[in-house]
Amino acid sequence: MTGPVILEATRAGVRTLTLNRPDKLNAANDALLLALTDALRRADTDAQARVVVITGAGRGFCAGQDLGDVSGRDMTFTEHLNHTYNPLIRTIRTLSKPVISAVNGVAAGAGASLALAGDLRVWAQSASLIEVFSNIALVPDSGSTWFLPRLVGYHRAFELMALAERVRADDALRLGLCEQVFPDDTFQEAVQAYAERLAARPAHALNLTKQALVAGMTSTLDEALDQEAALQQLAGDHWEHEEGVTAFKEKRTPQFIRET
Ligand code: LHQ
Repeated sequence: MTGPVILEATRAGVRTLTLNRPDKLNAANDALLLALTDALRRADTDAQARVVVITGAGRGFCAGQDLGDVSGRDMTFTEHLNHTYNPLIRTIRTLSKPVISAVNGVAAGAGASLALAGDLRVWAQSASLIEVFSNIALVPDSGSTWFLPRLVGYHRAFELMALAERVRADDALRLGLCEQVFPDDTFQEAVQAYAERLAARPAHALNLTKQALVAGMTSTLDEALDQEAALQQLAGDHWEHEEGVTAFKEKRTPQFIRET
């Protein structure tokens, strides 16, 4: 294998991070997981990146842990997860910018968790997801046990995990595992156009919205109402709000991208 395990490119405010081990369907080794987390953290503080896309090179999105790479095996399973996968999923969840999982092909095991962890999930028509862990007698990890039941309910999640059934794009859309399905042959362009739409939105307000939603996933209504009231103050005090209201009154499209 040659070349970087994560490819980075930025166009029109969209930072695309491509998992680059295509001959293994982008199965994850430690180098890939640490490089992806590092790239996400850099995107977080880079004004050129307003939206982050995670996708895969070749015909796979991510086949989960590379079962042929023993680099993690000098650690226990718990240590390995805490060293690699868990910081990655936490970084996505706490990133101040929207993260799109652009699932171009099969997403299996921890790759399925990565596919679910994006704030938005867009799939190619031929993409699929398999909670493959039970095939090798492991427990779903990297957030799958948190994301999947919230999307499909406990029972469907258990069935998908216990039987390791493959979910294809049309079913994924119906089940709420993705927001959009795009044709295979124009997938990259469609993802870029979708991400650019998001990049034109008010970045500060979307950051606060993400914080509110993430907190709301585990809070009571009372807590959510308090959280909304606090975050609304931050949004209302920001120039984006003034620009949105002014644009509305002037009957023009708001301009939420400013040089800093
Ligand atoms: C692979 C892999 C792979 C290496 C395809 N590794 N080479 C686990 C342990 C420890 C700590 C942390 O967390 C985890 C979490 C996990 O992710 S456990 C789950 C690990 N992943 C799997 O068990 C998936 C194994 N792969 C498959 O079941 C199939 O490859 C899928 C269903 C993903 C795709 O099937 P196909 O489309 O038929 O492709 P293929 O099987 O022919 O794979 C293509 C190549 O990629 C092949 O190599 P080769 O040299 O024969 O062309 C595979 O060996 C390789 N590959 N997944 N995880």
